[in-house]
Amino acid sequence: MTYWDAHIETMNRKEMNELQLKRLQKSAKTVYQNVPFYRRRFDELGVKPEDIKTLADISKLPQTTKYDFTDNYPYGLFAAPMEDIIRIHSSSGTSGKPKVVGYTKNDIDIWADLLARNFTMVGINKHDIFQNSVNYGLFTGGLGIHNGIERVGATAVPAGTGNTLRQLEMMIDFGVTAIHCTPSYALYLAETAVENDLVDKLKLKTGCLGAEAWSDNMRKSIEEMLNIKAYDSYGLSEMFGPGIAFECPEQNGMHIWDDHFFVEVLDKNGEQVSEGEKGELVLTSLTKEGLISIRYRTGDITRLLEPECSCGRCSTRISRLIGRADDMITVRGINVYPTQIQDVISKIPEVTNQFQIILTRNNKRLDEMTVQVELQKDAFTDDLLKLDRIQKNVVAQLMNVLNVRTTVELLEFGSIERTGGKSKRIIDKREAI
Ligand code: DLL
Repeated sequence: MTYWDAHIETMNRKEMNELQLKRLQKSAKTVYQNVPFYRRRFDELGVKPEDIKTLADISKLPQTTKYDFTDNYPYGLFAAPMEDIIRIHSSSGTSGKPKVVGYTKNDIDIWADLLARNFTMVGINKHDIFQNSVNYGLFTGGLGIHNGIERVGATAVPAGTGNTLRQLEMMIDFGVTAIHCTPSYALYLAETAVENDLVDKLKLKTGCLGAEAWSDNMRKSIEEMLNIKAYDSYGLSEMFGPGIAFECPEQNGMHIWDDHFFVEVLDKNGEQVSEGEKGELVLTSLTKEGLISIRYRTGDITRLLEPECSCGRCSTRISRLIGRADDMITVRGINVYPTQIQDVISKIPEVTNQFQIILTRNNKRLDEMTVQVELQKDAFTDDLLKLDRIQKNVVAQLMNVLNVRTTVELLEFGSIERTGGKSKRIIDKREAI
């Protein structure tokens, strides 16, 4: 087994908890001293950094949310003076001001190390040629991943987004063995490679895919079409960016690195869930300097898994993300996550993994949900009866899982826009009441 940092990755719980406590105390002290927002929140709760005597005391600290970023836009949450901030990134929210994050030199260094740890875990090393097909702007997936590729010693190909045939040409010409992009873009690359008969020319072995929700079935499609192994990569700007949790070769849950983050998975009442249960991922940065997030409510829903993993690493483990609390749509009172729809359609052979949810309200002011799905190229037919059968099957399968009436529209292959960024799944046309 090759580790990037065997000492940390296999550290026993007791030692890890001691390290975490020291780091938590330091983070709490720094934000209390340097960030007026945190000082106010601590004071409101009557808690001082010195009150953190054990890890369980973290529950005394205030929780934070994305709204605290927008309220303190742009630099209000920074814990280091601007002269020590050497880079900013931001994450575009769906509305309002973006969340701005600042990094010190040390932050950039730790972040690259974390990514190198993840890449090593899935077998990437200095012999790899690694294409990064995401946007290199303020999005953390560009420069963040790039630094990680260089740190592990692989050859970075900073491809950015767009022009999918050109991306494939680069992959062939440069002998690319590993790629980082969103899962939906990986699927588009795979479709294009298959369509143009390019798969055999690729040397690709590994895909590190993340930044949006995807399913195990989607993974299977990508792996089969490109003949690679694809790993789930989770991250968020508020905690660095990519690299926060990553799958190991077991492909059964993600490792989340306890030396840098204190992990809580909380239920609706703010209590830590037990193993196997689902809850909201709440993270505290333990080693950051530029922007230290305390008990940050990620909005991401996951399950806590048992920490023992056959790969030998001893970190906390979480399941693939189930969805975002704020992606959840309520249709006639029933909660629906886009990932549930993805899961259903990815099991139906006649349709692709691409879909869009259109929400409207009818003249009785009731919600209507239409799911647009694409037919596979070879499923396209003039035979209306056959199309009707496919459509009815999709409706029945969705109904089975979602328990809500759904209209299904079959679209021609390629009708739903593919992007190099995160895909837009929900179009909500219900007017505000
Ligand atoms: O998406 C960081 C990233 C870049 C992760 C590249 C992985 C690869 P943000 O733009 O701030 O950061 O968006 C963070 O994206 O809270 C999740 O809701 C979602 N997300 C990220 N990774 C996954 C994943 C980057 N693997 C938000 N599965 C997070 C599901 C994900 N959702």
